[in-house]
Amino acid sequence: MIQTITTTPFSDQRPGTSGLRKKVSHFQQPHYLENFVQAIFDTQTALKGGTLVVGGDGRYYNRHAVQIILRMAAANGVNRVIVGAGGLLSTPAASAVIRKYQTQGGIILSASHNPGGEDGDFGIKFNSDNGGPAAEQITEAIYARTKTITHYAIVESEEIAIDQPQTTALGEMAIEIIDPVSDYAELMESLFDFNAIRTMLASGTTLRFDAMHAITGPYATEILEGRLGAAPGSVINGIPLPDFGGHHPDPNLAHAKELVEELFSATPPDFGAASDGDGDRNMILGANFFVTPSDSLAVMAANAHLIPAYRNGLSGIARSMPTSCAADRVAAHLGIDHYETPTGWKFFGNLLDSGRATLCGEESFGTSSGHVREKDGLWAVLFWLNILAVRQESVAAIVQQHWQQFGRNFYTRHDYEAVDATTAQQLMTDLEQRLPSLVGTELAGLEVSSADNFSYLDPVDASVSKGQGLRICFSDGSRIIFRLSGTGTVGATLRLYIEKYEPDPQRQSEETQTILQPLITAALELSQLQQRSGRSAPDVIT
Ligand code: G16
Repeated sequence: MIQTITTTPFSDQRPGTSGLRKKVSHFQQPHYLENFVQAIFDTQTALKGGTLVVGGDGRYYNRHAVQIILRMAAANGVNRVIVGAGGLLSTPAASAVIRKYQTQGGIILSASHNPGGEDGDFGIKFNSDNGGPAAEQITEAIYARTKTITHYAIVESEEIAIDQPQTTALGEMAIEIIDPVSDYAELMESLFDFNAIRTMLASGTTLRFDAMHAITGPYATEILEGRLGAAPGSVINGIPLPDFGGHHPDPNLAHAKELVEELFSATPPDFGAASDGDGDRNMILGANFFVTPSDSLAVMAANAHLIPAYRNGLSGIARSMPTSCAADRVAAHLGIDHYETPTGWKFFGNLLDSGRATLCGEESFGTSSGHVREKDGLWAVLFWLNILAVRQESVAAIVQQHWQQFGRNFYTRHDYEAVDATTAQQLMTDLEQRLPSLVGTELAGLEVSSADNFSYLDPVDASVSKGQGLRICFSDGSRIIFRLSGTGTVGATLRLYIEKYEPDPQRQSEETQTILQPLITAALELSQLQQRSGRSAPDVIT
């Protein structure tokens, strides 16, 4: 029985960098989730009579949301829904499933690296039929619909069984419950040289993968320990929990503490990695060595020819604007195009779909390729393991050789979290007004060559995305960037990104924060960030 429920709009349902993310309690308001889901069905008309993929990272409220979405999908005429068993699908696996079964899109439930649990965050986003996060025009259309919504449709139903792979039905709609891991694992086997990695692990190379009690646990256990033969226990925190064990499932130096301590101990494993809440981010470590995400993209690009799937070369490399320019140097060396996009994986979609780019990466611990339309944590780990298996050198040696060849882009990001939103916005507005007057002046002893608010012209559909971050560029390639995060759920998160290029191998082993200090000081003085926010230090440094 289809019920039509009367509702009124919520004014705050504009998707951010990656979907709608709010506190769980916010989503628990009557009709809040339903309004957003109905706006998806109202605007994505191909779903009527089509196939929809549904899955999430297993955080608190995931199971409840899956039930609601299934009942609403049936009421809105969806023909078939493919659901990961238990309502689980990592974000890259959801992308892979959308593509493999040629569906009309998917709804992914996740707040990514944000904390989970009853007091944590929840999120929902729509991915299009290419498997990627919906483009801005689509998220804006969904948002516009949430502002005028008056009704939603839902069928009455008992709790729908979603825990075992099987095919069932809800009214006329088929529900196919699939194993969340197998399609993804198969895809990974098709891209990498599993035999070479297996041989390397069998001959003593040790690894530690921290799944952070999030969605990648079952994927990593199956692929790394099951199919590749890594020693049992190589995957730590491998059981997904609704509150991620009370931790912040963000794979960086601050939050993957246990892993970082082990990799920097006296007897470290050879390789370490972590992934986030929904499995799309990655952090790569070697014994006593941290690879910045920007360097990771550059090293992967420079070594891609060693990997079966990328043996024939890359068409191009894309990175988000705040990501360091290290990958651009590799692109120049390879004689291929490079692209600079706004922050947000959705901006890579057109470049991948049109074959302009093969590899994409972001400073926020994300890398991936055209095999899916999301960033992919475990894929990046396998890419690195494949490089190690071929080169038979340590992570540190590979990165240091890379710097010698291409120069080193020293890089850091300082985050000031939960800053008063009006204060943060005012800071950005004031700073933007000063940008034109900075060009040609000196800051931290360096000449400012350009300063602007980044605007992106998509080369494929000619859409323009303005206001994507304030950047101050210097004539030696250094950059200072200010940006407001689009994924936080409390106040504003102000991100300060600093980069300095160092071609001299003698100076490439210096300490990052020390090398970058003059630029950091200049950025703080210019913006008055600490005085205005009342903070004396960033909350997180990566
Ligand atoms: C999302 C986006 C990424 C973006 C990141 C950080 O990642 O998909 O493209 O780089 O947020 O965004 P912000 O700086 O606006 O917080 P995820 O892993 O949270 O989905």
